[in-house]
Amino acid sequence: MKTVPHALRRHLVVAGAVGALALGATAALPAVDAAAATGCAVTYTTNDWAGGFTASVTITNLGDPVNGWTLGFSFPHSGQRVAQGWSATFTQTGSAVTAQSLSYNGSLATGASTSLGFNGSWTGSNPAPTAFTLNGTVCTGGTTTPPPPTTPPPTTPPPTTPPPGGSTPVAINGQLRVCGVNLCNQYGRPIQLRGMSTHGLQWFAGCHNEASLDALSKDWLADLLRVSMYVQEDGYETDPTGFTNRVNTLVEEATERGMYALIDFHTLTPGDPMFNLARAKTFFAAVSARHAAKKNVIYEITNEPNGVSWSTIKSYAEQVIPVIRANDPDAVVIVGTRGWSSLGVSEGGNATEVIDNPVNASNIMYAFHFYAASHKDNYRAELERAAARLPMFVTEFGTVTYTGGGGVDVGSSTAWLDLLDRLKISYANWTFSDADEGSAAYRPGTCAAGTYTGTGSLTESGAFIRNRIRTPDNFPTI
Ligand code: IDC
Repeated sequence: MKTVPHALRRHLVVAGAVGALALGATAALPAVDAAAATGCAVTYTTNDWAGGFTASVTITNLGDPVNGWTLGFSFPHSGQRVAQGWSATFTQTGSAVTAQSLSYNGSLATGASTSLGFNGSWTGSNPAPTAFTLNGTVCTGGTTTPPPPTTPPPTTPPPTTPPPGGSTPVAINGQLRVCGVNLCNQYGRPIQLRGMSTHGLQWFAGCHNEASLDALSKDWLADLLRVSMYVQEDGYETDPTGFTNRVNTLVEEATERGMYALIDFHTLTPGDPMFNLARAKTFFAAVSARHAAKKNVIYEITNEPNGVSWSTIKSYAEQVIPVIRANDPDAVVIVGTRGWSSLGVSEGGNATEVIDNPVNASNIMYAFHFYAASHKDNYRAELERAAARLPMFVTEFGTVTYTGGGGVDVGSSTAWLDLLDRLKISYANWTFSDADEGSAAYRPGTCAAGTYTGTGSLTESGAFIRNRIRTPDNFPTI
């Protein structure tokens, strides 16, 4: 009997091991992807006799839950063959073997194990394979010894219990940073933040108060508040000090509740961010100085550039980012993209211009916005393609049309949020307000009446989004 643990390292997923996770996929996947966390451990044990053997294999999923798996390995010797397998569909080409899950055992929760095996034949010798992959990711994690035959496989997921200091999103995740194409927490593990965007502060101040923010954090269980400060349309340019103070107040309110705060410099019309470059430098110098010591502040330096080239946006970013870094060197900064933060798609382009010519700064992400009733499969495809190469953050989206009005497109909104969940892309929904438009979460009059909890005041969009945001977070703490 031979026993081969894979491998001896006990650490879990690190940036380089955060590979793609294609559900039920068989294809080899790129080494860098905006995928869920992946990782695996495998034990491989054989009983040998002259010319034949039985192999017992246990897979432990150390990443996010999977629905469908493919185990891959290679026999070291050409004389080794799989004859008959169980608990998986085995295929052998040359010395390469794949074992694909069956309908009943394809779902593997985080920390869960499953067993499979086969009878095989060998000539010469019968060494164990030295490397295994699960859905394309090399299995590098795991235990140093295989479980004894009578011990059931471990089924306990990694702890998600809060560390000392509380159970809020910020208490658990701490200072965030970009790792590979993901947003990672203080443990270096990819996470997804889910939350809401305010409407324009100049119009809906009455919707952003103690009661509404309590509801957002304790009833909606949101991780994130996007503070949307318009620059034009009666916004910042009319009263820089006043609007800076309003932003600061809302950042403090988010902080008190353990939520992340995304400071949105909401440029929209005109679409050239350079029009507001001087204002941006003044504003970001002020807010980054004020919040430098906090762990929960993310800066979105331009909302939706439009009618302007990527090289102009990049130049703007490379002038504003150093202003923030001078005060707050470790904060994540998000850069808008061409065509109303569509990665250029809404202006006939695509993400290649960014992939080929990224902003010259570290610890940054790129914004992608969509409105589900207007933007569908081709936008989803481009985001998924881009997210394999670029750290993406959906800083704004609506369930309705790009006008902010109309009915909820439930099918498209569901497809979008399923995609974002799968890729662990963080998001903020437009809007946490009672504006008289389909994208608003609350019905008109709610903010004056002051009832924000439960579902009684919600619009169709608000009810849909609250349901999605309220599901438990899966923040790794090891
Ligand atoms: C919309 C508001 C609407 C307002 C309009 C102009 O919902 O009440 O009159 O802006 O300020 C965006 C923008 C966001 C838009 C939203 C919906 O970032 O400011 O809000 N949208 O049109 N991009 C795509 C859609």
